[in-house]
Amino acid sequence: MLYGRTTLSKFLIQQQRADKSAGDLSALLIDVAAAIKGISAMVSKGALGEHQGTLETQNVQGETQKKLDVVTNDIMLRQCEWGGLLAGMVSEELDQPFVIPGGYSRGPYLLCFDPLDGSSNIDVNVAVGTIFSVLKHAERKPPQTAAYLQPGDRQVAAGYAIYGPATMLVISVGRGTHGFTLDRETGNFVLTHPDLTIPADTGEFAINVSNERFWEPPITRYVGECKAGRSGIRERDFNMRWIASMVAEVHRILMRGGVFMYPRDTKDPSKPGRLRLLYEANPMAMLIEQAGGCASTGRGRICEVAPTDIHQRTPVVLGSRNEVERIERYHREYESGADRPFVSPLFNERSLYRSEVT
Ligand code: AFP
Repeated sequence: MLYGRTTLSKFLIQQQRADKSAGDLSALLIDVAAAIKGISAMVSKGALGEHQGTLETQNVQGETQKKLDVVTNDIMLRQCEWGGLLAGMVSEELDQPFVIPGGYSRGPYLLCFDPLDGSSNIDVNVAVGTIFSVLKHAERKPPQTAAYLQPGDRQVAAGYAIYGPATMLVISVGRGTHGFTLDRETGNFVLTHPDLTIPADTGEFAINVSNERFWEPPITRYVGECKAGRSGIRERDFNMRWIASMVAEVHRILMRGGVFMYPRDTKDPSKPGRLRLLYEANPMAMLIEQAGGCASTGRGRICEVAPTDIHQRTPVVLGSRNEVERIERYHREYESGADRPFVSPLFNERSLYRSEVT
């Protein structure tokens, strides 16, 4: 593939040579890319656009909707509903799955998406994004809700757009993770980051530390060791980032490594995490794993979680392999009690006492 000249369409045609059945999937990804171009144009208008600010409505998550949440959702639906490629859609902004209107034929795929991730950043001009996941729907009849409840390992494609200084599209169809940059002069997505690979080690972690008092001990242990830096057990200094836009965090990790955590916490016991499984965690997990990283709930692979609800949430720990595996080990040691020598000051005193006695 020629760096800087291969367009998304050319790339998908080349990918199709490896998988003859992927024709319709390529056409669907072209439709999604077209919607993303529309969203990019709208988002980049900023305060000059007519969609700034919030609405009086709330979405199914109980979150106040930004005007752009609703408008970008409509762009995704309108662009993708008519092509005869989809059997249905799930969106963060819709309570129930979207049924393909009667006038359009249905296709073999299901599209799950968050049309505007990080929307709390939109009014302060910080990078936001769109996240999407593609599943198969082999049956001819319209999909019931259960058709969407497939584990992340069943995704046939995943991707995100990041609306930053440049608009980029990062996708995987199961053969690596690849980045495309939007050339606004030609309207083409151009392959600029083929075969993204995440370094196994990192010195950069991302977590919202304001939730520290709600964390489980394994996360407290890991973050405490990062903060202790070279004077602590890790014997190296770490840097911290928190953009409050998952797309931007994941993009940074794909570009230079790192670990992102939005763990299960006790802030709202009714929620096992903040991030949604079907259209945030699963697609990001596929992209990260395809780039050689790990994507975990802290206790197991995200892509093995069996969904029970289209809007369910999950804990997320993803990024550089060696750091995610360390955090998973800390969860196992917590469950087994083997972490006590590392986390309980009282236990340390007792163990210190015991060494004086024995
Ligand atoms: P919004 O889309 O409501 O801004 O939420 C963004 C997000 O789902 C994810 O993109 C961020 O990583 C995370 O929430 C930020 O959560 P906090 O605001 O609790 O830090």
